[in-house]
Amino acid sequence: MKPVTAALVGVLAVAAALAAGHLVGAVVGLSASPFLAVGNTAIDLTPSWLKDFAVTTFGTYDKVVLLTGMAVVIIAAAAAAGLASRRTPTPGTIVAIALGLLGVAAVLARPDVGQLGVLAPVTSVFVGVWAFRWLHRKATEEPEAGNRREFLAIAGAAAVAGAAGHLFGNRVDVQSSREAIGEIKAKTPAKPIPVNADFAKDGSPTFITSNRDFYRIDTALTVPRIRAEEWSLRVHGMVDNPFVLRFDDIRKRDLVEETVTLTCVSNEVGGPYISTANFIGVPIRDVLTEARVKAGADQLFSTSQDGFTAGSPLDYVLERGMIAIGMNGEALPQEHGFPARLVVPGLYGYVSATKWVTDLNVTTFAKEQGYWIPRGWAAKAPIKTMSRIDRPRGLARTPSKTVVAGTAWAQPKGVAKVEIRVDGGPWQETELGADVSDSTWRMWRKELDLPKGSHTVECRATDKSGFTQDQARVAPVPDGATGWHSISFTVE
Ligand SMILES: Nc1nc2c(c(=O)[nH]1)N[C@H]1C(S)=C(S)[C@@H](COP(=O)(O)O)O[C@H]1N2
Ligand SMILES: [Mo]
Repeated sequence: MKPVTAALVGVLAVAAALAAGHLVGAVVGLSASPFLAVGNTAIDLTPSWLKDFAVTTFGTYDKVVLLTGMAVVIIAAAAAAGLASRRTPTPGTIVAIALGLLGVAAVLARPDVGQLGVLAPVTSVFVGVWAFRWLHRKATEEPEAGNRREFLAIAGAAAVAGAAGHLFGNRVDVQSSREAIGEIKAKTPAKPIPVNADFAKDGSPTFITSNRDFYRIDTALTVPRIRAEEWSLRVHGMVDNPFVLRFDDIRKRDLVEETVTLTCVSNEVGGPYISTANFIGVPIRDVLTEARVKAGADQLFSTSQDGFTAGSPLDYVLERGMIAIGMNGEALPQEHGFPARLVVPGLYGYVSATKWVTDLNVTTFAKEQGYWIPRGWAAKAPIKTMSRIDRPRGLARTPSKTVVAGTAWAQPKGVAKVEIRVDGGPWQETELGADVSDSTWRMWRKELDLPKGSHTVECRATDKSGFTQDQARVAPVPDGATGWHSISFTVE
């Protein structure tokens, strides 16, 4: 057998195996697809330092990079197995079974896959072994180009099965469910945002982030697809009256709207993972009051449909948290948790903001740990007082009269002051945007008139408790980065 043919036998067999598993996965639950299950398990097992590197280096493209990397490794392994099997099909058969067992292990490790899920990787093992041996036999029997038909048949079948799996796996029509909900209005709307709340014309972010531009952090490779009619939320644990809520039960309640800035603990100094929206929902207090919380509970442990979990301090959540169904007047976008998520002003997202939430367990910190806690992040982490320069951009060229603008945040304390200094000189106070709420960011600006040449600006915020943000550069793990953001630019 020619080396090219041998490698092709391996690659085609693995392609057929993955496609068949993906198709069965689409029926029993797409997270059971061996390819996605291995990817998701890889994400869950990735050491924090590597995950942080991936996020900083690739930003939100980290998943594309992961899937591409996996595909490259799998193709290389398959080609190598094919080459090793030029005389007898045994090595390739062993590799096919080994890859299949990896898929089984990955699927069994998924928190969001039921027992039936194993059918998908098991199908992959059988199809992979069968396709490999069949192609191998044809290639051995007809060493010249006579096996082209079989090769094309397997390639075609794999492509059709993969595409069908993809389409069928995404068959849940979230869009029509979202559209049927229409506009979401609160009984108690948020106060209008004053015009002087941002300095967008000077380069600060707009005060409200559009749903499209809102930052996004998901552990899972695929966004859960849940129709509002099929969604339910189980409220249980240390309560006297456990119950299940449906979407309409929530929508019929007195909805409140609140302007909230969400922040990610993994934000580097100067990083982009912060945004603000008007969230609409029902206070968690209303729901938990009906559930009648028992004495001794100190954690609200929330679980999403895709197996993400977060643990929040119960007292704080009772005071501030909401089960949100609306974002900037619309139903939640699918990527931001449709049909329902938690929003707790003043807590980092990883300990509070569970999207696609389906389970609220009233429990203790001693008993349950949220997703990120065993991965090296702090179980309790107050948001750190921080600020960021948005204009000028690093390395920009500006005229001598230039405006420095940015944002600062210290939820739930609120921002009292932002200062900047140029080239290590004296600190100068900046002009602040309107004080919308202590649960939101605050914009700032300062006009400068600088000589030609290169300059460095630094900023630091002081919150309403009088605390000025730390200068020491600390990485995001385990409870949020610190350090003053600094930008260098050139005046021409
Ligand atoms: N189901 C689920 N919910 C989640 C996450 C997740 O990965 N999966 N990430 C959390 C983190 S770390 C943050 S910062 C916020 C981000 O919310 P956003 O994507 O709507 O901005 O969601 C939280 N809720
Ligand atoms: Mo986060």
